[in-house]
Amino acid sequence: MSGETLPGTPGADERRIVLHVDMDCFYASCERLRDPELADEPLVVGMGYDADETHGAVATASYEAREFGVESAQPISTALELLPRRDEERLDDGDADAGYYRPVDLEFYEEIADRVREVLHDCADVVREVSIDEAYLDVTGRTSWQTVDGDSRTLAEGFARHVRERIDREVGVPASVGVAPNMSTAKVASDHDKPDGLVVVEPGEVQQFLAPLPVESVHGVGPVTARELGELGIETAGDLAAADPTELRNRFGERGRELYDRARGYDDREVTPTGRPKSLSRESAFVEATDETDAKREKVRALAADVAERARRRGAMYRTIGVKVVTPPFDVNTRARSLSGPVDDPDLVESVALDLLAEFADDEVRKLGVRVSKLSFAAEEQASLDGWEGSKPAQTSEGNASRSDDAAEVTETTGDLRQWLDADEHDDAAAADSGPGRQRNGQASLGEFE
Ligand code: DCP
Ligand code: MG
Repeated sequence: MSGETLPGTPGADERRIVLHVDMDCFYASCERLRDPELADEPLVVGMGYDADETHGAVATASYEAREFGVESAQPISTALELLPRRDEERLDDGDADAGYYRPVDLEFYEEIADRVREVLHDCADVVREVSIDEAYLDVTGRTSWQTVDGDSRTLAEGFARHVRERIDREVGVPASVGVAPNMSTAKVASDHDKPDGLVVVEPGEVQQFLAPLPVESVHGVGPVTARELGELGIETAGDLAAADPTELRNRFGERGRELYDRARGYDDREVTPTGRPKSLSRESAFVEATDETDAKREKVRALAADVAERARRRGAMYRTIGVKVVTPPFDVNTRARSLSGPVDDPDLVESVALDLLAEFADDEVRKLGVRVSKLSFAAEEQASLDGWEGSKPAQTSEGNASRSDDAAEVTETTGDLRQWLDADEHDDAAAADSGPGRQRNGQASLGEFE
């Protein structure tokens, strides 16, 4: 097969096996997980949408709803014209041309995404998470491009099927998987046969797989670039692969060359692991603000248990434990306590969090959060820990606390919501794969929390 590679193609390592996993209509699949009645139904999940209202935008639509022309980023009002809202009070099933509408519940989707990530990390040594529902896996060391005697399918295909089935069995949401010798082709492959797709592009087949696809399929070509390429008579990936690279570079700069390479199936980027999280947190709102001590303590206990459990699953120890208390109207208070050394101790997370909450015993509270930070990982040496926090000192409220480590306990007081949110980012500058503006658009970020 490798004979099909054009002479002169740069020598990327064709033995690599890269999987790209992208969940199908992810938010809608999560909604279906907790409400099986939504299975196989047209379902729209709206950002900024409230039940029975018409405002907001479509975050995603189930494939059944897409049949009606509903798509991501559309105003809900437009979606409602294409697919009226079903009257869920009605007992009969008579509303064939109507759909279900649900508001975004990012916290729940993050939980599901977390469980998917666990499966992925179990299936590969290197996982690069690029958005809430998308990741690259390098599985070169776990399988091979060989075929089984008497069968044309590769072992890599069987491995990818196993990954997809594990996600379905262990989490209950559908994924599409692309398999290829490089990242950009794997990405195109996962998108090629959605939903529930499994597309394998073997080394040597890359160019013939890509060539007939519309140029928008090339990873990195958006609608604007596609239009400009169209003006040059470049309609397909094959056209792009056959274009003059110098002309492309003159027109599009360095990016032109990159797109040219991708269209030819040449992409030697390594799958690099996503940075470690800098902190782990969870927050939860009350339906109505409350000043009841028991309700507040109970929520903090649940959040503390959840956060400690997640840290344990990730093999993370923490040196700072914090709470966030949002009081009406929208005042954000954060308190944190630094310990003299790293711990993995769920009981301590609970007791410190409850202790920090005590200051707000008399206050009405809308929302509570618990966070552990200044993480260290089992495999990491103590020496690297300091460099870790030190690399971005201004970013977290613990940037200050870390300078006070000699003290056994330091209670931090900050009132800036952004500090809390920023602190939940991964230590990772390059999560650029999910497209321009996506993480700013109110989408879930790659980090552990919204
Ligand atoms: N999302 C969003 N706003 C957008 C696009 C996406 O809020 N404009 C959210 C909802 C999606 C999730 O991000 O469920 C993942 O994005 P994808 O682009 O992967 O879309 P889906 O997973 O929904 O559908 P597909 O099956 O096409 O992957
Ligand atoms: Mg998806």
